[in-house]
Amino acid sequence: MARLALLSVSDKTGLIDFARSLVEEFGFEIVSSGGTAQAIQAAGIPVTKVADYTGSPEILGGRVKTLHPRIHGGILARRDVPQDVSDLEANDIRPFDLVAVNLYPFEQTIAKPDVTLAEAVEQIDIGGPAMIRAAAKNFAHLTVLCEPAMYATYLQELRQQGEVSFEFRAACAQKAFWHTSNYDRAIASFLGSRESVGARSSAPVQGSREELPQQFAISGERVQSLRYGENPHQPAAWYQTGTSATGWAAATKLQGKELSYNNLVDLEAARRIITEFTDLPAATIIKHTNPCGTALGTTISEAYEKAFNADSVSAFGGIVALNRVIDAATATALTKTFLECVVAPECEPEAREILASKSKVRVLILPNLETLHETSLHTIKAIAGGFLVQASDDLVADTKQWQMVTEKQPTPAQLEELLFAWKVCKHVKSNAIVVSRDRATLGVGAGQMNRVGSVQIALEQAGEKAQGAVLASDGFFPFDDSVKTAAAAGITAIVQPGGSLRDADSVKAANELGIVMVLTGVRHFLH
Ligand code: 93A
Repeated sequence: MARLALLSVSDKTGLIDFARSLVEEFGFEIVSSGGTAQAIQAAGIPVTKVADYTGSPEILGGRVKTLHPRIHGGILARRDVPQDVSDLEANDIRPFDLVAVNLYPFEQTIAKPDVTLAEAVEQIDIGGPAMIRAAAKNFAHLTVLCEPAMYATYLQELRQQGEVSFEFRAACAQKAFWHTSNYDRAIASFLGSRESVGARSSAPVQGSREELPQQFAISGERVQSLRYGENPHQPAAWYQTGTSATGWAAATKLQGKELSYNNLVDLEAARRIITEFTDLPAATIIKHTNPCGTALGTTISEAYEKAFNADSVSAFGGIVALNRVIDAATATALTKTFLECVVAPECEPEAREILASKSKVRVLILPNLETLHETSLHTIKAIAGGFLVQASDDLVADTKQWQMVTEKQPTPAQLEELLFAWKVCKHVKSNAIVVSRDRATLGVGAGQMNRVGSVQIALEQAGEKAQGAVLASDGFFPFDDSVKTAAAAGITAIVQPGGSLRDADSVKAANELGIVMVLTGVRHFLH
């Protein structure tokens, strides 16, 4: 008897060619749900509708289409179990050889900005996962395909061997269970989120306590295995959480060596800084997740030159992110030092040629680099026995909320500079200090246990250039010593969160030393 295929797909990509090959090349008979059958029939390929096959019409507006013993009996029957075989005969059920199903597009639906809860619920596929899971369970006897990309490999198996190998069927079954589990995870996460009750989350309100869901599942598909992790003795791989390539998985590598674990960690740190700046060309150079130079310019090459000159020694081997198209001038500047990676929204053809002379440098294009916020909704950290989840620190600085607490008030230019330093400081490991002038960092103190130590490192790096510069601190000053150290080096204005019991001491010192101090009321620890 002819082989029997059950096709029921929402994403009809590749469907017609696949159905045609099944029928014309391999003599399959096809059974399909309403919309799928219609598409196949319209292409002139013979197909039987599920409703005709089962004798039960689709009901409840399509909620019950394939949930029928004639369908599920045909999927789950073991051909080597006499009881199953006689059950099939007694109920006039034919066993399926192939089940190709892809599910209602739930994730695409909830990604729409104005989706209602009812619309989302209607896109929860019930019959599809039931067929996929049943077929995956019975992989000893049939094949399950859960996405169009698998059609070609299936046909190839048939062409090469005349049948589908056990190994292939087992691999398809494993993929199918991951697929349905990811699908359910997306539904559960959605129902546990504020989106599901209609209140889309905006930037988190300072001090608000937003409940994270009772269960938090992370799973992902491997994008690629990495040569190793932070060190060569640590195996590592890169996973994407969505079902399609977004975020870094959507980046194109124009040239260069394979990406490493540390590259990706630093690229992400660079991306986070660059999203702070959209109005002007911006460049940042990252070393070990901290910026050794970040700058704005009137052109992207000027921004890069400024970021490079901020600390040209540390820039060696750095990771560079740019928020504008790489032009020839920038490309030439980029080739003057050894860099690990460069990422930008685009790269001009001439610039590509120039960069090609440094063939080992990884050059990545990520079209929406400077606005890519959606991949950073949460940060996750492993601890013994579990993991911690927090909303990402994507609070946008608002100078209207800042308090000017010294006798000397900031000039508009100083305020702009303080905002720049504050935005960079947010992305530096605590205790973080950033000294800047002319919208370029001059010195960065990162990851110090002692805040004064961090101030000293930043000022030492800035050297003479600290005269007239401003300073930002991610946390408050517990004593007035940091203010005194900064003033002695020539700093004219300081921005810090405030909130210390001894804030008054720091303000008094600033007044005595004739410098400006601004309190943000917000802190940006980064661990
Ligand atoms: O509404 S369902 O949960 N109930 C069902 O019985 C059912 N059977 C297939 N969803 C169901 N499907 C899904 O319909 C499939 O997973 C597939 O995504 C879609 C194909 O419908 P159509 O062939 O009508 O376009």
